[in-house]
Amino acid sequence: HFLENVILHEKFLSGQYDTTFIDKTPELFVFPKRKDRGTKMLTYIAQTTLNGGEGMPSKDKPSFSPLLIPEVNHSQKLQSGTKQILDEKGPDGLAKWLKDQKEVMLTDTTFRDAHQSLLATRVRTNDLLQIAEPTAHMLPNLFSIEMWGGATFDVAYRFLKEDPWERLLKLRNKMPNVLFQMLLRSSNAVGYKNYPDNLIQEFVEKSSNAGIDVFRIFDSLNWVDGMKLAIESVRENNKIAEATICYTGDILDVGRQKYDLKYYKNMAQELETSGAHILGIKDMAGLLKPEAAYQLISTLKESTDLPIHLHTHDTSGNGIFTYARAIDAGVDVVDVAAGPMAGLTSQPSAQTLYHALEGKSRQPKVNIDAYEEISHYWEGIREYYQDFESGMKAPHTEIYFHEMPGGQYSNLKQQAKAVGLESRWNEVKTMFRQVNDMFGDIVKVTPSSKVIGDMTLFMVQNDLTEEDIYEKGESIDFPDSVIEFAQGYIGQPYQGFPEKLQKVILKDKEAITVRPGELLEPIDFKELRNSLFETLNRQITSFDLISHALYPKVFMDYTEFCESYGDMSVLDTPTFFYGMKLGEQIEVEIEKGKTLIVKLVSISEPKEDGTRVFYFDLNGQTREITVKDES
Ligand code: PYR
Repeated sequence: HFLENVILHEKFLSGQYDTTFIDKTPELFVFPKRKDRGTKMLTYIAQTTLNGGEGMPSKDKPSFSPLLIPEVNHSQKLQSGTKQILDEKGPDGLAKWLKDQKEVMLTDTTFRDAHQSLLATRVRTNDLLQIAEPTAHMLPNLFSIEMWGGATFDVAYRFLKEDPWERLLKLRNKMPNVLFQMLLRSSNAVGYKNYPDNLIQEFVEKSSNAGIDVFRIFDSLNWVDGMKLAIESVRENNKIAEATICYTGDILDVGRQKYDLKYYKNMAQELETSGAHILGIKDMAGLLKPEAAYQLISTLKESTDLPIHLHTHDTSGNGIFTYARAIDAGVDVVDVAAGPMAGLTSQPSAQTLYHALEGKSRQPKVNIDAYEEISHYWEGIREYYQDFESGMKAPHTEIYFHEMPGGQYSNLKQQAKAVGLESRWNEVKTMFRQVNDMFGDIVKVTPSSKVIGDMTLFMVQNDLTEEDIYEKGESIDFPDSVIEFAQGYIGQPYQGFPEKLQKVILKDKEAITVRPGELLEPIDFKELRNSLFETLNRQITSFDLISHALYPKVFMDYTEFCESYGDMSVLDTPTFFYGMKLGEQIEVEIEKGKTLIVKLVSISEPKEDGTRVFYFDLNGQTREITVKDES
């Protein structure tokens, strides 16, 4: 634990330590209490077996085929990649190198957006780690691997009961050759509201130290003023600022002029002036049609010197066609996922794109056989998460009408179901578009998309029409997110708020026009460290501090879980979600070289107080665990 304390210490990670580091850093000698880890783990397994896993009803554990993990030839030296180019040449050099590549390059999103969009962000670190080394060895020519950010941060704590920083550190260790990329929501960081400036700066610094190289920075209203702090912070840490435009609307629709080519060109130039190393185009809903992609990329290539990185979702089924046209127009990098984790609301498939570009001079340089082999692994992994699938089975072209982002579609559908609107889903989709128009046609991506989603459900649920809002607005209590939006707390929309609607929502509340971060008190990290140290009685890392500052309750719930059950990221995924079958035996490596062998021998009938006793065999000894049946 001493070693763990040392390597996780902020000074060690930032390289700012000298020979007095150990003597002058007393918290290195505070070790976590290790209570009986076996009993804690068995309690979790018994609970999950009887009452279901996190966000999952109790059900029989399905049978899964063994995972196919490609073998790594350790006698072969790991091929160096874009990470080494960044280390050698710096971010400007890397950007120049990228622009000089003839072939289009690929970012693999399988470790982040693919599962955020298909499987409610549920893929666990354990499953990512097993394929990390093979990926580094077999796909060293990728531009980057997107493996962090967006929703992965809070979902890790909330539902997977694991530490997202640990995920980053462990993956970095196994994949030292390819750039690591994350999605950063500017002043919303990896959350859903605005945070103080010093928290954003701290977050960027510590994420850089822990292994992130490329920060894809966007603002949910394309408000460049809201992005500058994040861009500057990334530059200060000598990392790559991929300043990003969220694509919305349809530049081919001449009747809809708010977001036209000129709008995108102006924003791109503003981002270039603000310090972008790469220009990102984030087509979060998959609205960019093939010919629009050609026109957009051609125009941006002419109007800036930046390399361009395009991200789309394949919801409509047009993703490959869109990429092919963007590649014709000279786009430098595109986002793809491994075949079994691609398509529909996720990114287009890497292999499909590779084959689609056969015979073209810009076909990406990747080992297609390696991609297929790695895909066998992901095919097995996707089975593990079948209960989190959205149910979308075919390309969905209605996206061009309602414009919901890839990650929001299934989420909003679930929310609609939860409030009894499942049978009125078509109405919800129509209302989503109508609400967008009422709000002045805004960019819709986390968190602005949530505002439209909340207002949509609110209106359908209460049978309100647009006229009702203006006529009866005085007496309507709008959802919190809608009020905050009208107050300017998530930023300023392009061409301003629709005044009449803003007034109805605000009533006597004031709206701001400055950056919300300017008005927020900085976080006192020193005080926070002291108070957390007192509560948790262990070394508080800078990572803990940031996580607590971003998500106080989520972080404290997570630490409480760890107190009760220990580190359950060590369990295999089927056991984590479903517990164990009667008679089943599993092996759990709780730390390097220390393996527990667990067998579930029998379960008693329920007693009068509703409890059952689970009889386990743990490394040859019988253990009894009593759990309450909550069904
Ligand atoms: C996110 O912010 O999570 C998106 O993927 C847009």
